[in-house]
Amino acid sequence: MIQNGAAVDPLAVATVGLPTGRVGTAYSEVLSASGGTPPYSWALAGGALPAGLELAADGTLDGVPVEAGSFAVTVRVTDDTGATATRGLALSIADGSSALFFDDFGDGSLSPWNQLSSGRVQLVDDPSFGWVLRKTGNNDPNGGWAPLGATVGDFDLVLYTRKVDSTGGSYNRYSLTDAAGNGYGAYLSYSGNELGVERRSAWSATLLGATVAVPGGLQLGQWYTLRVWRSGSQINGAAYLGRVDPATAVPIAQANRSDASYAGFSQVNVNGGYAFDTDDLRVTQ
Ligand SMILES: [Ca+2]
Repeated sequence: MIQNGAAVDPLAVATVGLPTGRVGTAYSEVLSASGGTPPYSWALAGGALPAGLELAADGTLDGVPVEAGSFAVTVRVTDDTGATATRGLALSIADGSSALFFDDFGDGSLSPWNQLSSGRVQLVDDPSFGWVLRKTGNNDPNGGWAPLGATVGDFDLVLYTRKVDSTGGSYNRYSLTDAAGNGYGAYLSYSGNELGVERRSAWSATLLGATVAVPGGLQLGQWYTLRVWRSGSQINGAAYLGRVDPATAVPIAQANRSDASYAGFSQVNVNGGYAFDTDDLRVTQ
């Protein structure tokens, strides 16, 4: 309808590109439209999405992709008057195994993980997330470790973490070190509701700078994404709500620190308190 000479702009798909996803990592993108008469309804009009992803009628494209490759799809938006518009979009999904180290624990085997000092880590089959690595006892630095298969300087560690219950120490803690326990890591503290970035020297941890508060606090049973990355003498940590991709998510806490004590790391460690879970742990260079 034309009122006072003002015409409605024609309906169009406003989204012109999609961010790259990764196998095994949660993906979420909301398509947008312009013109026409809202509300809009979305559907796939051609092509096939990578397995694991779905397009909802509200335009949310999300899920956890389970196959890599380049995918060409056509999306269609329909407005309240029944008008439609389409656009072809390309979506690339990178292979999760291209990481230096990746474990979703999906094979149900603890290998290549080992008990660190007096442990204890074990696999637990979760009805929603499949096999996860659970630390069930003994406080920091005890836990588990796995070899990276290489010695790295700069690194990017991303994982999902959740505290299961209030038993044991209240720190979900992770690090990259050499075999003697020298390196860097970060933690989420459920007692302090904060993120910390730390240096480890022969396994003993020293907080770098101040902790950063997590607004609203940390909740038992809630998954968080934790990222720890080193670039030269910069050691950084960031936390995100939910199982998300740090490439597209907004952190709920972030700490950027400086330390040049160590520069070579050959193993990834699950340290801290208990009981807490780890899933989809990835190290890239
Ligand atoms: Ca899993």
